[in-house]
Amino acid sequence: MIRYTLTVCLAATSAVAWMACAGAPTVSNGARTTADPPPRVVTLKHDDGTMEGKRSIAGSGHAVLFDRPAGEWDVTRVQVYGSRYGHPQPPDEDFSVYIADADMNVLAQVGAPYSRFARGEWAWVLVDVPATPVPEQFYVCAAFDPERTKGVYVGYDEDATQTHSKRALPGSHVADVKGKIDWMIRAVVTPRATAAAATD
Ligand SMILES: [Ca+2]
Repeated sequence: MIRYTLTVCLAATSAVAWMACAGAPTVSNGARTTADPPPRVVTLKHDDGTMEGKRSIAGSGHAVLFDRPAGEWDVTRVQVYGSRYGHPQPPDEDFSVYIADADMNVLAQVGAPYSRFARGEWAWVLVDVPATPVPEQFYVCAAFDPERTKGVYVGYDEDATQTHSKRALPGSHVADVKGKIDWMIRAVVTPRATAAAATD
């Protein structure tokens, strides 16, 4: 299913920076008619699905700025394309995922086990976050507090025409990345009404 979903995403590349590519194989490219049901979830992304490089950032994190669709949406999941390095045994600790506004004020923070990332193997790691309402623009930031013996490389895409990515830690700093790269980090958003119904 994941492979199929990614195939749909890749095949649906268009001028819009977002598209539906989770749940039902609905592709939203602006051509929907009013007769179509609204997509249940939308995956926001800037990367094209192929990695040109990787980076681990000591003392910082990997942040990507997204534009949500019009209306009320909650972030419900984050996807990070990464690979763990260091000791074979993963550290017994969590990495952090932040949802933040465009000024990097934190809206939500969740921890997830480092062991989600396999050592030396690249994969999209999914991190569920409590449904978090987001403003028109928002950051997703993943921070791994890497050291020589433990860390996660995050893949980046070099095919972007402009970058939406930063080196950042909420409450600490927001800095430009070198070059027009985008971290391979995606945000899954759900319409507010659907999110509320799902928790009833
Ligand atoms: Ca690429």
